[in-house]
Amino acid sequence: RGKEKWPRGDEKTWKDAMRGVHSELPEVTKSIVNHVQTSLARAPYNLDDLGAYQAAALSVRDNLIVNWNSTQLHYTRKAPKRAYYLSLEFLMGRTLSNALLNLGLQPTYSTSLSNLGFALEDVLVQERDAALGNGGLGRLAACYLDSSATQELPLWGYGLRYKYGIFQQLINEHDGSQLEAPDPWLEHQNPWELPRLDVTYEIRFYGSADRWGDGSGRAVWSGGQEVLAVAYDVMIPGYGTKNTNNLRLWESKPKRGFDLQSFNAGDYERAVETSNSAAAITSVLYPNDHTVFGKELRLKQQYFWTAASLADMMRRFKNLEKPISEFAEYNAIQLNDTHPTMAIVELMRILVDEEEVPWDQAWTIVTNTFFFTNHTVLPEALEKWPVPLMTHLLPRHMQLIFDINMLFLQSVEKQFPGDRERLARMSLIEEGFPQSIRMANLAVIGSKKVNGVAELHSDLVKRNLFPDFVEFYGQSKFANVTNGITPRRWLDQCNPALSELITTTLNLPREVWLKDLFKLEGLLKHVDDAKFQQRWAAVKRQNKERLSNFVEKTLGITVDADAMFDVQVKRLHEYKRQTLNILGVIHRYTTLKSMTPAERKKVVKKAVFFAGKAAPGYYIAKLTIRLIVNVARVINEDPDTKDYLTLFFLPDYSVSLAELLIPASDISQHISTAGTEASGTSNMKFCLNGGLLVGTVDGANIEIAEEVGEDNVFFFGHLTPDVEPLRYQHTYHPIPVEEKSPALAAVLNTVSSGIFGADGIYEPLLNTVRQGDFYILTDDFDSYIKALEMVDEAYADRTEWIKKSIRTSAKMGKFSSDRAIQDYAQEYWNIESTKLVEE
Ligand code: BZD
Repeated sequence: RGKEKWPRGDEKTWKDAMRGVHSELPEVTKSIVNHVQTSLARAPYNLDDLGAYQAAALSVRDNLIVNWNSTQLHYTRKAPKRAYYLSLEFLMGRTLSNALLNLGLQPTYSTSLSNLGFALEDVLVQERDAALGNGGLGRLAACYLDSSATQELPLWGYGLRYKYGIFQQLINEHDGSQLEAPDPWLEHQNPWELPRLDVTYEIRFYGSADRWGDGSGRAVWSGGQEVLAVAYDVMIPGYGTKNTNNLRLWESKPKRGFDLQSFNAGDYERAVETSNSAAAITSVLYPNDHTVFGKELRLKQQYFWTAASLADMMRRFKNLEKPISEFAEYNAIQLNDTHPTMAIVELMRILVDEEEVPWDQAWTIVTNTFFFTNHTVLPEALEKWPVPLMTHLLPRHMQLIFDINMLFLQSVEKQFPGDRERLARMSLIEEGFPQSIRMANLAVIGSKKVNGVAELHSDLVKRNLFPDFVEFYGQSKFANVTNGITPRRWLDQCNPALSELITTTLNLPREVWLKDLFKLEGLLKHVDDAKFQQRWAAVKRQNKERLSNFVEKTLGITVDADAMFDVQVKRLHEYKRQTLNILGVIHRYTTLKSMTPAERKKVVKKAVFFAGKAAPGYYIAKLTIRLIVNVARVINEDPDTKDYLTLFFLPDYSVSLAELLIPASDISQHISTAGTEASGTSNMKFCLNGGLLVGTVDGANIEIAEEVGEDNVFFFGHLTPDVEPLRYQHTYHPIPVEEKSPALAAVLNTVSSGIFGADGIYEPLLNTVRQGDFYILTDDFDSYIKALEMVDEAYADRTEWIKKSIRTSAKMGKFSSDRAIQDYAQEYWNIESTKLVEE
């Protein structure tokens, strides 16, 4: 940029703004320049895109703060019942573009930045993702925050302010394997948070708990270590409203800078050790999804966060000067999976030990306050804490859990006298060496309602996870709320061209359909309009080119935008079966190889994209990545096939990368073993953007097909009830792969032959299929390949395909997170919209 004139942009605009001669300049321009000069202390002469981002962000933040303050004041004055969403993960992604969209300021900022010499799109990508989550569960929490603000619901999120979010994924150039690097997302300050250094709570760990011994159930907990929780507030703007909600994240700090006693005794190392251990609590997000390890630091995180959040809610409730017996009339708390279950025990502790509420009354308050969402039926994901660990870390809570359990089992015994096995199954304590605490059971008995996240999943929750509890409490305690996604980020923001086309076609302001997504059905009457079809296809094409440019820049490989784009992006996990997909790609490759050049010319060109992170300790998942990367290296270089099939593993999957990939997909894969994917939410995002779906009859795929029509999705594979019998068969009457699926056997042999890497490196992965085959790849492979052939066939008829694409988008109204959050608000929390009215 050496020769470019400085400052960039219109020199007069800069000079006027800086000299204060700015009466006719737009407010936004003045504000940006003012932040450059004062907040950033920079001159315009060397301002780069990052500086422009920071100044623009600070200027947008000024708007948000005003709305945020008014909203909080309004809630305080009106004192409505509030809801709290407790989640260890909030996968927010970038904020600037979303804030501009929600505030309706995108055009204004675009113009101002352009006058100052910057392109909005270059400025937006300077922002680092806030990636405080692993996958679907964390992103769902973020969508729900957007919807609650948009729906003007008095809801706050509570989470942890991790210093390091989900690790950055790199791919080893040499062998193609995943490498992990830290994610220092707070490195260049975070304009979107307000440190509340005055909002702090002391959180105790360890120590001892002494019962009063008077039959009241009360005890005194003292000693141990105290850690400080400090609040950071993240502003959550609603779309098309001034309501701006709050996400409060806690940071841990030592109560004192360092331990004076050790310091004075000359033990400096020990003096800082205590303070380091306090800061360690919120230092890093655990990168495991669907597997638990029972680590002390994780339990510390869970308690630290729930205790700080409850203390904060209690303080707010006390300001209302209502009797404590009315706590549940003013507060509803949603537990995002079992991670916040200690909140149930902590509220009991506060009520019984501190507020001196009689036990039974306290338990009534608790069980009217909490609501529990389950997100998985996989047994390895069910949290169980060892009793000795709990006793050591939280002695008072262990006593409370034993007491809760005893009283609960007494009530079970009353209803089912003499059924010892039932008591053993329902107990909060699992016998073993050591004993452990079943957090899911605790979450169920401590909550008013329990829900799964799609119809099938909610059914499995009742039938497979908690059948005894359904018998005990009755059906009505167990329900379903199908997940949703925010159409603001997942259509308007990530796919502006499609949003524009929809707005003109529906002939409605986009504010209307973006808040009432069922309005998309209005597209159906244009399905046969050839002009509209052309425009629809042109948008997809444009998004594919945008992705191609990105791939070329990051991987240095060209992608043919004429090819069908086939995408599978999600966390790497055996149950999600990325392995099935890559084996399918190899099958396509060997089939192409066996064809004559003339035959190949008739095949639909395809570009296959994968992205996703594997948990750092998950060997098989990491091996799958390595296989994908190395297959890509072979396929993309093969002169016989590379015009017909290319393969890409895009490193470091993130919300921002999803925003680029999803609008560009023709087809996406959601191919979990039936009964294992609770819902899935990216399936909804792809379909909303006009991508079709290849999938199993699982999770929300089923409801998507119900909406868009089964002729618009490509289903394959065995159904949920088949899976257990098949697994039994694999164990006791195994059939060789060669017999069950010769095609798959051939693919496995191709991998074994060493063309993607010798020395048998992939054998452990191949053996998960050859032996045991827990995720039934051998049973589903042939029908999977058939489904992909159907996709090819359908894609060959371009007009029909475009119609399917339009029909799919048009029928996605149900999957707006606005619908989901209203369901929770009305059927669970009993809270109402509280619109900010300015006085
Ligand atoms: O939650 C996911 C499910 O697998 C999806 O089917 C579902 O759509 C989403 C939202 O309901 N679960 C997770 O993402 N789970 C985790 O990330 C996780 C994290 C920590 C510990 C255990 C699981």
